[in-house]
Amino acid sequence: MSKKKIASVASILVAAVCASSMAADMPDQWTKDISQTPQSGHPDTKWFQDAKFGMFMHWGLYSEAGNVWKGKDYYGSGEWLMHQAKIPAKQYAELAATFNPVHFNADDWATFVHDSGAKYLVITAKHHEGFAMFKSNVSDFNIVDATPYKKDPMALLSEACRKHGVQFGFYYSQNLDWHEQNGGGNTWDFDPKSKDIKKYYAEKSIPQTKELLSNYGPLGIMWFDMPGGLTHEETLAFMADVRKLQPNCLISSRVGQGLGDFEDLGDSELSPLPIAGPWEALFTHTDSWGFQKYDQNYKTPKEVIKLLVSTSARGGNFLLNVGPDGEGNLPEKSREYLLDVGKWLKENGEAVYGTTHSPIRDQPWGVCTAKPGKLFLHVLEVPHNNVIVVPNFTGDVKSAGMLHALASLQWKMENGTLEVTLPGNLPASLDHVIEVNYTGELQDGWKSTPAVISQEFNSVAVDASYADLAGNTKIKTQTYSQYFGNWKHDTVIEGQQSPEDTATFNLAVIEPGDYRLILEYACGADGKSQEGAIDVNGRTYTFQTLFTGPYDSHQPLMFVRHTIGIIPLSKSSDLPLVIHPLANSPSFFWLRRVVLEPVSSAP
Ligand code: FHN
Repeated sequence: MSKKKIASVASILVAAVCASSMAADMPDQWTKDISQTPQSGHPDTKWFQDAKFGMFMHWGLYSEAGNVWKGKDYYGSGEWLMHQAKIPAKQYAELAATFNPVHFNADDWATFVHDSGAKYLVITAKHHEGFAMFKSNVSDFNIVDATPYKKDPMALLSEACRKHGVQFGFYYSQNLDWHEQNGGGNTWDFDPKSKDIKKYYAEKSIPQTKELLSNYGPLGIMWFDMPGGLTHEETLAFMADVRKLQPNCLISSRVGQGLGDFEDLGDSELSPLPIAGPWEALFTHTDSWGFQKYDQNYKTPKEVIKLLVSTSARGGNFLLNVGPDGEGNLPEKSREYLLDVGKWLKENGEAVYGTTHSPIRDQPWGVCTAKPGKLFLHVLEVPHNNVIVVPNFTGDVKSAGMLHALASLQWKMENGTLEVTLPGNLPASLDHVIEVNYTGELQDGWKSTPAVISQEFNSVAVDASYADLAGNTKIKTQTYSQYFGNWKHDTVIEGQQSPEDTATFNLAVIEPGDYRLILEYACGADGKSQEGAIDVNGRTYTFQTLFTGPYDSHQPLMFVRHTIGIIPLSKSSDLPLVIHPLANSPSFFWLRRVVLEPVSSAP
């Protein structure tokens, strides 16, 4: 099988209305090793890469509003309320008069971050609203001078985090500032043509950044965001200023100009494949970065752990955002759920912290993380027969057992496939971890290992990123939003216009039998009602594409689960399933995944 290389997804930030993250098409390379990014790359990112799990907090005047303005609820990205409602800067600033987070307790917050298992905290010192959550001598639009609270929570929190062994970092919006005439982004109060962004940097952005770098002790991270207004050279100079004041502080890639010490993917985006070098996937715990009074859409502990270990499996850090409210309360459900995550990490952290990307691709049962001579199998879905199949295992197994358990598990190696049998009496867990100790080398099999299809799961999904592409067939990340700024990303196959434009999924069918074949795709007007074909097992199955709707990055992209039919699959170590248009067609669909569900003939 040809080994296709598909890049990681680099995020390109758009300093524009939608506050989106536009994911680039995947360039034709396997992984982007950002540690080789020119003129960038801090020499010491080990603590960051070992940390694996960080917490983000968006906390500002927007938290006081909770995405409600004059009795009207706004939806999506609560911290963008001022922009969504086009609130005049003077009116918005009146929020400061009632902003009094009397329930804020630095030690409680630092303890919460620590006990959640996160190793670092990044909190908004100033977001696009322009309000400083710290004592600033540069602008009196800050929490000490402009609110009844009159204290500096960042001073208290940075100290508490260090006391609890949590690395502390600031988020700073260095370009967008809707409070200032010369800041980026406010086109409803200020004429864009009259803006002098360089003056803004000189008078506010850079001086405030220096206040943060000078007054809050050693910082782990400066997390810049929505870059703009600086040239490559000016950005390098900006970074040099940071290095001078905080030589160990790491700078996010959203400093701009392709620079930074670690790569941040787009909002709520996870690369389908591993990425080399230090990088972060960042997600919200609810639907928004900033607190929203009505928002109860929390990710469960299991969902958080799945995102965390899936990111670790790809070699990255998982940064999860919590949005405190205007009174300084952490949302109760965030506290409850993330402390559950912390309990799991207390038991299983060895299989996350300090791990590297796994050479074994995602499997129907879960994902893998790695340490030298160790492979950790994160079983997120237990197969019906309790047998964990690990294809393309090229090492020499010495032992396999539940993490920290003394007894070993039954295992066997056959034709390069490792099978480990779980005990029947597994206690409930958010993620069962098996530790496999081995000698020798594991080959990186993310694109060279067939997708395992098994009757031991109710459903097996094979993502588009695993297909081999031919002809005009391309792969890309389609970015769209539900609520404003609530971004979603799907890796899809597109560009197919003729029968030669094929997407080939290579399947390792463990148990032969009948499977229901489902295609998950989105389809626009110019691709609808096109005939398609699926060639597998010596037969061709045809179908007609179903229209799901237009693509608009500011609307949900609708996908259909189109059942093609029940097909027999024979046992095979490498069975090609080929999808292509049946005839020449102007367009086809955006295929997200192929799903195979075992069909039992038993009554
Ligand atoms: O516009 C911001 C947004 O409010 C939020 O801070 C996110 C977090 O990654 N960054 C920008 C959008 O990507």
